[in-house]
Amino acid sequence: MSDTQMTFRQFLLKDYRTGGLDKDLVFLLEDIATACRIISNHVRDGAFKETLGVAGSTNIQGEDQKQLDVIANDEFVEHCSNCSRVAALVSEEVDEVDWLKDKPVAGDYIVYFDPLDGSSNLGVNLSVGSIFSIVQIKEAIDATDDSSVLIAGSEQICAGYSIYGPSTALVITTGHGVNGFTHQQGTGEFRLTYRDMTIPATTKEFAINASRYRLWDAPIRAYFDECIAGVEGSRGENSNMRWTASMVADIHRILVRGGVFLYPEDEGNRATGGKLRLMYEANPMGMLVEQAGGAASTGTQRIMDIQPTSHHQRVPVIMGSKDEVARIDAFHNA
Ligand code: AHM
Ligand code: MG
Repeated sequence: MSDTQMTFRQFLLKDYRTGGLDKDLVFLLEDIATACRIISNHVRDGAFKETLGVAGSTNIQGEDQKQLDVIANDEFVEHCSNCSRVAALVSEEVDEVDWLKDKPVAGDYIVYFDPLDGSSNLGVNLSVGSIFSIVQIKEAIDATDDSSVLIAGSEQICAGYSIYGPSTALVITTGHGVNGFTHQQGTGEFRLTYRDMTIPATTKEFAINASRYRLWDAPIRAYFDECIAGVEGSRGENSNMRWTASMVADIHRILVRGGVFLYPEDEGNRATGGKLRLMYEANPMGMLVEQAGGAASTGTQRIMDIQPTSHHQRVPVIMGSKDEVARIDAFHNA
């Protein structure tokens, strides 16, 4: 069997047999894959079931929840709860930490997830996705205190996302590179189609919501200005811009062909520390990008080194091709 025909289960079992993954993590990842398959079906059926609209509720971020945000969250909760070693769930859509164990012990998992990222794109039929991060605790923690889940991204043992686009794909890292699996309609299997994803160190492609230019700080403006100056500016070459407003789609593109993604802190979001959430957006995407040879920074600090202060904390995000992230960091340190 060639590697490109390998199913997700076969890929995980290969890792398990060589001692890379423990059995419970294999089961948990299979359950997450099942949740993603089901969410993908919900997204594709949304127009028929009339679930693309708002649910009439708001989440902790003060954002209107879409019906599919709630449905996707329920799928993640149900499937992650199958694993007896999952101590707690932290979801973008739920205010409090969902403790599944009363007395979490060393070796238990905490799963952080954004069940349906980019859901503002649902109504216009653009790609959306689910993002997840798994931490294995090293000692017993207090399940009566939500601050017990505030663990730095460098402690992640696994990170991944599923993208619901023209095809559904699942991309993961367990700390040994990044691999992606496309969902095959006929068999229902995820099969290895993106092997050892690698981000080139250099790029000419950047992704940022440029409508926020007037709100940006000087380093981001300086970087953007040199990009759009093209051959006439200090870079001496033209750049290309892409912005999907769906982090999963933008990061997937970067994992496939390189580029840099920016959602900086600016005048408009400074009060909350940025737009994107640390524990279930920036950390998992940061781990994937680093594992693919890229870099993930706030402009002044490696994202995965941040000690979280709240489980819905937001941070500035700059990630992608290594040299480009270093160039943007240099603007911040100038
Ligand atoms: P969400 O988790 O509420 O969907 O928000 C996250 C999304 C990202 O997917 C995307 O990069 C960004 O927010 C888009 O922001 P904007 O609408 O400012 O372009
Ligand atoms: Mg999100």
